[in-house]
Amino acid sequence: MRLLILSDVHYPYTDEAVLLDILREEKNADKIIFLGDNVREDRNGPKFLDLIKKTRDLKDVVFIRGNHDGEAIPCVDSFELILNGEKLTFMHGDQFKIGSEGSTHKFGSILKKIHRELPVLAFATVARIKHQNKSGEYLILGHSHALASFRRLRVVCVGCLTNEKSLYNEKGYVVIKSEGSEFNLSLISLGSISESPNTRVDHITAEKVWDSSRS
Ligand SMILES: [Mn+2]
Repeated sequence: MRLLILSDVHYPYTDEAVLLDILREEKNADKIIFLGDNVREDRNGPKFLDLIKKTRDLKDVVFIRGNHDGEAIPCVDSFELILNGEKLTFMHGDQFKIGSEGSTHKFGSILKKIHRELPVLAFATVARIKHQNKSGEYLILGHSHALASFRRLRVVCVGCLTNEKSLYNEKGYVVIKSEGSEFNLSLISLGSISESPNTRVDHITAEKVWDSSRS
């Protein structure tokens, strides 16, 4: 089983060529999960679906609802999966009410000046606490636009594919592979848009971050 997880595409404010490259590169993925904020404006929904259909049958694709998603794409609020005995929950993450808007954005900017990972750590921690009854689960989240994993919290933040600026602009995606009795999870960084505006998939750096046998 191989899962490809993409988040915060904000279509059409994305690089379509990069999105298509990722989908083609990951053609062996059994399932693709779009982790919310898939489309920025509802009227762009049909065009976004047409783009995905160029590379994949939609029956292999799960769309999760983000705070920007309207009704144009059939979305679910969350998606759960048992992989090698471990439960993985996929959500956008805006439900946890800590994020990148209004006063929390200003607070996030202050935290980021202290250490660039603090806002996303705060986001992951609040998500973990609010999801405490299910503390054994892995939480795979979008919304923060940061690409980060917190092994002890069992929280992964999937990055973004949008060109719209936010507190974080970490372009990337996540691949989860189950092999034998274990699964491992890779964060694949496409670089920060401010640093490399024309990054393409052939420049990716992959990092194997988690292996369920070691957690
Ligand atoms: Mn977003």
